[in-house]
Amino acid sequence: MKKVKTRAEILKGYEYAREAYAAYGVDTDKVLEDMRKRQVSIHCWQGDDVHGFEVSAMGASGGILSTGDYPGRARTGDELRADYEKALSLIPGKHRINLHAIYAETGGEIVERDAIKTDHFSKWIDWAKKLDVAIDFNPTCFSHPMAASGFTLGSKDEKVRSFWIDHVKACRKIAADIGRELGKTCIMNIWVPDGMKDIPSDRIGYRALLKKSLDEIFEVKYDRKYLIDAFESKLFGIGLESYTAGSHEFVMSYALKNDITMTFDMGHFHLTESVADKISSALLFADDLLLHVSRPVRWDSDHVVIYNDELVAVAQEIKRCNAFDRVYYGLDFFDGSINRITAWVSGTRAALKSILFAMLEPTELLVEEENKGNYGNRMALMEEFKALPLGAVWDKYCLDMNTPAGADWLEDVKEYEERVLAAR
Ligand code: RNT
Ligand code: ZN
Repeated sequence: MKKVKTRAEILKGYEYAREAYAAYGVDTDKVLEDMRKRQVSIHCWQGDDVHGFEVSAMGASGGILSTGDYPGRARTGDELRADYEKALSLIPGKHRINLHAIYAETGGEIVERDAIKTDHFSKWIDWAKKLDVAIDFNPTCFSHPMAASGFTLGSKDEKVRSFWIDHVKACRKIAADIGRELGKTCIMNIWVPDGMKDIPSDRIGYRALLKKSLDEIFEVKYDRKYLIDAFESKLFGIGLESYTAGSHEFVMSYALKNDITMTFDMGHFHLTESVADKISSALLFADDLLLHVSRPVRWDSDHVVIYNDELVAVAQEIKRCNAFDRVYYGLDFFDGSINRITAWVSGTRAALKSILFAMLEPTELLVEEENKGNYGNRMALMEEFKALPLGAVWDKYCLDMNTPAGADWLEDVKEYEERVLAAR
């Protein structure tokens, strides 16, 4: 494949785009300045199919599933970090790293999840310092014999429940330490698979226990400068079709009442439900919001995010609420059937592209027409904006950020695959 665009070509395209947007009152230079502030938390688990480094790693369970066995999966921290660095070099902008507890590095020693410590993440922390990036964190309440019953924090077995309480407490401590060490807030997202395959007779019982566990976990207070606690809801999981303790209503109520940040995963609702529509409601009652940017195909399949209507609608809502500083983007997809670096880079670039598209929207013009009752004009303008030269502004952003524009990056991935991944 030939080099798609030269610097001169990108600048020429950008000049044209600048005028096209200016005709609608949009200052593309200003938008590109703002784009520098937009961060996406890039999840480590796309790099190894949610495997992790535990001695007894069993692959994702708890109702989630990564399929495909494309060669070259990262097996160690060093391999995963090397792959990450390759991906980061092809993604424009400065972003965040998102780790799960199972990515602890214990030097071959078996350390139970309720006993993990900040030290087990020292390699990640040193690496993040070197790259000057923030780390986000997640307790891993699945893929473990203690989660085999389908319940963790909502378990009726006290031994199981307290094991997971201790794990999440250990994770909050690690996350706060990471935030302090890096001098950058760490967002820790809790998700538990707790649920049942068939109709339960005691829905409220498990939810009451989940609530009790969370209360105990959040008794320990940390400075929000270092740790932001988030909590993720879900509709159902594979093998857990009839009931999920941490449903949307449960999570939203708990989060609002306890000042915890709620997490909307784009695959965790009925497929005809719009996550975009939920954003304005949430923002009127909550200070902030975490998104798990994912792509459900027929179910919560965690396909790689593409630039589709729902992704754009989410970004547009954030733009229209003027809330890019209050809504955190965390990626959550895992596809093991394609080159994992391609998945990372393409998915992250799609998320960023949708953010850029939304930031370039002349929202005031739309609201003006709407307020006048000119709904036909509102629709027609929305349609016209779709054909504005987003690609030329995107290329300029890539150029400014020193990353390949267009599809040039595929060459880099190919070279890396042949040189590094093929040897694994
Ligand atoms: C599961 C949730 C959760 C996980 C990750 C690995 O359905 O979406 O966020 O995907 O924590
Ligand atoms: Zn998620």
